[in-house]
Amino acid sequence: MSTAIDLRSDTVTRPTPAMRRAMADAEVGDDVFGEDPTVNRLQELAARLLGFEAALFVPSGTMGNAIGLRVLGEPGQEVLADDRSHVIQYELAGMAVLSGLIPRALATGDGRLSPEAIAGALKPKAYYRSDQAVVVLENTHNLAGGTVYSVEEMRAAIAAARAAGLKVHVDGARIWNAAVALGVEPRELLAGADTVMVCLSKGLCAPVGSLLGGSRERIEKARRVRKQLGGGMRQAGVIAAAGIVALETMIPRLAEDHENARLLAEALARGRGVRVAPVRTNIVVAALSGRSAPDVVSALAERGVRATAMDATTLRVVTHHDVSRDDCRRAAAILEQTLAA
Ligand code: TLP
Repeated sequence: MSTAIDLRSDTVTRPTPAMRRAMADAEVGDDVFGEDPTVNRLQELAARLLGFEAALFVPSGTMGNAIGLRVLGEPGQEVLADDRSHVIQYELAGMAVLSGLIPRALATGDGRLSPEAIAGALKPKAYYRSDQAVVVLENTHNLAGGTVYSVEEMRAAIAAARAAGLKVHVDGARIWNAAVALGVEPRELLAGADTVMVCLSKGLCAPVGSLLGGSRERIEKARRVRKQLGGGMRQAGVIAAAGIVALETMIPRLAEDHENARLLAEALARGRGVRVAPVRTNIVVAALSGRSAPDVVSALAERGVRATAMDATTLRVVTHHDVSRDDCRRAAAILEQTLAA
């Protein structure tokens, strides 16, 4: 059998030849002393693209979210987030363990917190109740199926949080996909937010790394927290170099991944008992009725397609740079056959 078509995640993408060259040639220094010129260049580039005063290079999206929440909240305070958000579902209760924060999970359906949802979750301040401190907006939203908040929706949610005296952290692991799908600049989606985490290592193909954007003061605090968590890296310019290539060259091509995802979504939607969330970006999430997602994942693997079971009845496929249009056509046929059975 030929190599499997790997649709488990866009995290499986490998660095491009241009990235490998940039990594080999990278000028480096000790970043714990702030002396790695390539890391500094990446951080400045990211801050500019995201519309923040400063940015900090961190090893992973999970660490970026953890640091963002730590700098915005105090132990004992609440973090409002959609109930299927990454910070609640996939970060091993990091906000509680590392920062003493308590998540307040809000059911939204499509992953987007509306101003009404935020207002509806507010509680009167009282000395005997935990304070509410931070709202997390995930754009695009992974588990809801790559759903996108528009610029207006981001503004409205941020304004609602601010009006209630809450801070806003954006989990923008795939903010690039949102920006491309909407035809806007990432910074337009982030105006008014306090911090943002963005990933280089997903659809943009860098091997490692994420960035946390924020005010200069918050990023200085974030640098201390990163060190405390063991995330201070030394000659990190070797990986930051790939991140620069990612930001400078890999964003526009995400549109191809979005088209390929639509192809897969159409095939999945033809399956029996399959409900597919509307697709805007590179993630397709399908709710299966009458069969188990892990069983479907095994059946697909036998036919050369790798997918993920997000839970007992939810199947996810993700398109990316390392699967071509042809791979996606083949995968679509296999998805359709497997789910028709
Ligand atoms: N998402 C991974 C898994 O953890 C589910 C994936 O395959 O999609 N925020 C969002 C919205 C994410 O989707 C992810 C990774 C992260 C944060 C964490 O990034 P990393 O994996 O770099 O820690």
